Amino acid sequence: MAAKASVTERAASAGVRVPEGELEGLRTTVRAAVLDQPVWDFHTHLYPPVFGTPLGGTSAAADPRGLMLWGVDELLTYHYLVAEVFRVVPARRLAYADFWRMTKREQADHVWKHLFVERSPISEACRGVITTLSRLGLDAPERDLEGYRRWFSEQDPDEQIDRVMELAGVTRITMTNAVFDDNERQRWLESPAAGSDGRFAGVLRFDPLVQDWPAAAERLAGWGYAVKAELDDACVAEARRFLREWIDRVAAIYCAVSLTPDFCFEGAGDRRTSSAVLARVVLPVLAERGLPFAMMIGAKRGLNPGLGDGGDGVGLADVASVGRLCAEFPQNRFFCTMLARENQHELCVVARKFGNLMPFGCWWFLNNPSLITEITRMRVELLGTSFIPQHSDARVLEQLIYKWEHSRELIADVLADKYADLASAGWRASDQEIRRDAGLFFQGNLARFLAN
Ligand code: FIX
Ligand code: ZN
Repeated sequence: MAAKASVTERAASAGVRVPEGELEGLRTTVRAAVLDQPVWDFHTHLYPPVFGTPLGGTSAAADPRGLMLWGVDELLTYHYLVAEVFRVVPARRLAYADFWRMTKREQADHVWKHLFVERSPISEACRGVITTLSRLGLDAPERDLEGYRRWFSEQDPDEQIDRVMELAGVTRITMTNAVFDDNERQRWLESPAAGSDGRFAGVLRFDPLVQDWPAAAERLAGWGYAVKAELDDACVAEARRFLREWIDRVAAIYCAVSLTPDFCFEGAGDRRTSSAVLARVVLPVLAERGLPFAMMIGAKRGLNPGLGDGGDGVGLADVASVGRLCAEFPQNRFFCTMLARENQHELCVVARKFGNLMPFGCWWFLNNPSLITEITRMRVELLGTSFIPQHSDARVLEQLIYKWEHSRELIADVLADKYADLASAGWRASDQEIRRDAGLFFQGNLARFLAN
């Protein structure tokens, strides 16, 4: 009888050398699965036409304070590009106030001139505009801004939503419904049908409630809730009533806050007001309703107010606080994304400890090819298939096209490597298994985490 192969010999034979042609075929399969996979966009600032649109269109009159942003002038005045154009034409040459006094069209002309015509649009936000125009069939190399404007003016905003979702492979758009924003809140109160567009899912967003309770309490009192700065039992009950009523009005699939880098939760004895609001108001209502809580941590608001939304910065945040919330509230489920690159590894490790924590997205200043690749590779290595790799954070409808095209390419490249490594280890995932996993990354993990 042949001598039993030694462990070493068996190990050598197990480290199968997959033929290069087979690996290439596997990579092609993985890339196709990711590029073709419909996605439920976890977090955007998009709205259906019922919320009004400043551009109007063939079926809607222009509403200057409308919330549905679309079209090339909105693409060019995205706050990422406003920040970038002030690097080329700094405030000492063009005062912020003078820029903001321009019309939207004049602002877009200024951005187009300085970031696209006089310099190559190679930043991620600039490249995104080019990808978007190209996928819409607008000949970007012609550099015909007036011609792009004409095309958009001939579109119907409602049809444009369908067109863009089709091009981006987005099956559902999750909104950010900021109840403390007067413009948005009024639109909900005046039009109960606001949440009836099936393409959009509602999310109740209430940063001030957690970040600045005394000011939030004053607002709630003005809206008819018997609350005051001191969080006694009666006040807690009324604050919970406020949350329940707005969760229902918005048909929220989860609730969300953005938290500054100094956010901290130290556990049961924590005397901070923000911790009391979370522990006594927010998390009990979400547990009762079976809704997850999304925390977006690390934005330094108003670093340079002159830039408007573009003036926010980033700061290192306390990831341990996220872990303490997951430990202290096991009956709650938490989505979490952090803005600092340096917080990403610790967030993965905390997610390995708590199954009620779902990391998501490469947020904002992380939504760039180099960092999406780095973060996604780390997450697959530490979390396997159990996270949500990306959200668009789109503020302008057509951004869905570039944000998802760019991210899909990068996520596909990472996963192609990972399945090739797995095959070399001796496990060749089937085409169907690869498509199943892609479905988890782009919608299954979200749907399952929302369900329980
Ligand atoms: O807090 C948030 O939802 C952030 O995404 C926004 O405040 C930010 O301006 C943004 O759109 C980043 O992409
Ligand atoms: Zn956002």
